[in-house]
Amino acid sequence: MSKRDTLLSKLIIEPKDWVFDQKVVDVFPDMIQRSIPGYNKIISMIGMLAKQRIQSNSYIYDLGCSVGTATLELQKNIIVKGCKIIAIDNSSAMVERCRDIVTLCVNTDVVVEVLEADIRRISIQNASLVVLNFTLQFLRPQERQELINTVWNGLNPKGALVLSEKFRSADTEMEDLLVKMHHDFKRNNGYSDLEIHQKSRMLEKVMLTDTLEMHTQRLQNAGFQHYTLWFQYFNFFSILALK
Ligand code: GEK
Repeated sequence: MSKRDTLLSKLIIEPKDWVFDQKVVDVFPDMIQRSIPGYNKIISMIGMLAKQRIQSNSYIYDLGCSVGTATLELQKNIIVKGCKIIAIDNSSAMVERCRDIVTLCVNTDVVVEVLEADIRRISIQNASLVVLNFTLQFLRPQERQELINTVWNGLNPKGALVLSEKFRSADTEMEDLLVKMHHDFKRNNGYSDLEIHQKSRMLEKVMLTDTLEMHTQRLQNAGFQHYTLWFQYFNFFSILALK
């Protein structure tokens, strides 16, 4: 069981930019479930996809793996031989926790490697599945296309990309409503108005959201012709794209 997230429950006079440090790692599973609508559903969808799409003797990449929740689900559901999951994060605290957690992997046919690295500087090869679960949004907007291009180039034919993100709506009325509903979701999960407000401020400069159209355009630019929205809950979505 993860510790309850109370990191922002007291007033912070000058909130700093959000970072994925040890304090965040300690509460991360609780935080992400209480903050991202549908997070657990998406994780189990990734597991179901693993059964369908992972090719034998291929690599699976979990980019921005955090504590390894998607990685654990992936390895449980791989039914072919000769696969390796490469889980990558650039937060040393996350990587350390992820390495502990992957010792719980039950599928001994799958090799799991956890790397501390910046996903803007990795190479991807022989990939049958790449997972970008709420990670792309933490890159600078101008760096996002290059990563999607790298994913496209590294995917095998019939390989899949899961891209989950918070998004903004260009329609201001819709944007306002979805943001309010997301805040209600967080309130229902026990976050106070102060916690919600402070978190939004801390994310303001480090998590710049795109519209759904910007995401699909980026996928097309990279070469993806097959993609679909396979999950949406308020202003959070997950796209499945195939090579
Ligand atoms: C999950 N996918 O539980 N290189 C590597 N990692 C990065 C980079 C980068 N340039 N930038 C950010 N990260 C996970 C959840 S969390 C989403 C992903 C959230 C990492 C960062 O350290 C953090 O662990 C992760 O991306 C984003 O399915 O907390 O909202």
